Amino acid sequence: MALIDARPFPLSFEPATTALIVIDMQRDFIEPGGFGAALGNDVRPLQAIVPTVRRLLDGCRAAGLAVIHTRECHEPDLSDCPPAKRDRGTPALRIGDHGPMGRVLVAGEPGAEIVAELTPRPGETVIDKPGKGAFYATGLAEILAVLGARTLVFAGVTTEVCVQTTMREANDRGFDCLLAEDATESYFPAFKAATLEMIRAQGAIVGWTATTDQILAALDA
Ligand code: C5J
Repeated sequence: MALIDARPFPLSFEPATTALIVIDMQRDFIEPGGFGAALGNDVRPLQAIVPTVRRLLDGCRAAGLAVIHTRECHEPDLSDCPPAKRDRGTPALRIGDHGPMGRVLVAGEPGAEIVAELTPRPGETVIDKPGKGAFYATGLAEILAVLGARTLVFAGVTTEVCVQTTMREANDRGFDCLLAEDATESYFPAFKAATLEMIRAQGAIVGWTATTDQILAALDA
């Protein structure tokens, strides 16, 4: 067993039964001209974590952990996009509209791709998901069962939306969940801070948090 110096208390884990899940590090959320920007957000804080996510990814790859990437996107006919999701608010671009990176949040379009620095490697799993949580309407539960995973390390964006939703889904399914504090980001700093607090409150009620350095140190040990 290995031990991560995590909060609110150390997390013991077995690397062989641990997977890294990188949530939605897609151009549509991270680059100007995508969905995140169309919703009025400054994407620069999300761009800033890309090197840290890469460091975590490479460390987990080197340690032999299973790696899973997710992408929030929809079928080209939007049959898996509830009108309540597409029609909400007044974004500059709606899901399915044509933007500078192709159709917004549509599978196969440039904007739905993972940013170049974090491109999945052969053998890594990529899950396209229509919702915020990566377990909803996907094969993630079955994939994790085949892997024999018990502990999940999370990175990606955005902290309080798709990352937190997926962590909560995973926690309810019996996984030990750890969020890499500096490898996740929100468009809203206060939301990120609150999410980290609420995850580890009440004796890790949703899970643990630790820095990328702390996670990599445990994998190296
Ligand atoms: C959002 C996500 N924020 N990946 N998606 O709409 O968090």
